[in-house]
Amino acid sequence: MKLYKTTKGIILEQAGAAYIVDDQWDTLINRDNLAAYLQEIIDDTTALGADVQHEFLNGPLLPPIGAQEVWAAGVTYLKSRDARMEESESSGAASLYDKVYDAPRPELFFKATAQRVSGHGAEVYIRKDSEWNVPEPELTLYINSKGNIQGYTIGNDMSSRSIEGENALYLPQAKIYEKSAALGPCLYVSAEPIPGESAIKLVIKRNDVPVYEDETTISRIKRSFTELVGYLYAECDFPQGCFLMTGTCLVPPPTFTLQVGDVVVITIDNIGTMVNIIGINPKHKL
Ligand code: DO4
Ligand code: MG
Repeated sequence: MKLYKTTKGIILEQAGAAYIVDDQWDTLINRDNLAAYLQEIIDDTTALGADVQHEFLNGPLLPPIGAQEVWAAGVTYLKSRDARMEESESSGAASLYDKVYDAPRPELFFKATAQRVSGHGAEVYIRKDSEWNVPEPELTLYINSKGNIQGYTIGNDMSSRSIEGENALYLPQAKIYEKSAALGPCLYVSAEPIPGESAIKLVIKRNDVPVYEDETTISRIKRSFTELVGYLYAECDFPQGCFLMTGTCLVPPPTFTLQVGDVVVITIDNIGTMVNIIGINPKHKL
């Protein structure tokens, strides 16, 4: 089942039928056994009529986040390790990526609070002081305050490859800036883990024409989700739960960089499709 955060309230969708959920987003998603709780709502509630459902779900969708922090895991797929070793060769940092891919401790970094997160249909930014920019399509976990994975969403970990490649210590600047993250279109909630064979697909369009297109499956990840959550929650409390982007498995070729106006389309089986438009921060101050 899918939970949507809309400007008019929370909508729960299952098998084409939609239901209003009269609750606060953060309280709702922080429950344990969220899937069972949502199933009870479906069993006890009358579905919305087709017109009302259309009005809710075809209006603006907000990112499925409230007061949670967004964290990200890095170098969890071979593709990401190889691309980063290549981009950081001249800085001498290539071996960092090789080592972290094989190390017991994963790379985890803070990515965003809700203020910097865009939703489906909204703009994400590239930095004006970065000449090499890519989207990173990532399966994103929602983990509640007890450390239990309750749902999944699509994440875009927008990244500057030139800034990270210049010096690995610039990672926070390559990763954290206004509108550098997107989550959406919904929170997919299931009592069962999302199947490993779920496909993740990235299409980047320029003037309506695909300029990059590729797909793979989330099962190619090096680490288990529980392993990533274990490290993240080891010494941090998340009273409202937390979103964790699990790393990119699709990297456009080194000749590719995003341009303003490009459209980024990310699809993950079972969750849906998130579309974002590339923009630039009008308030850049350098
Ligand atoms: O090591 C830097 C970031 C890695 C990352 O964001 C990813 O692999 O998705
Ligand atoms: Mg990433």
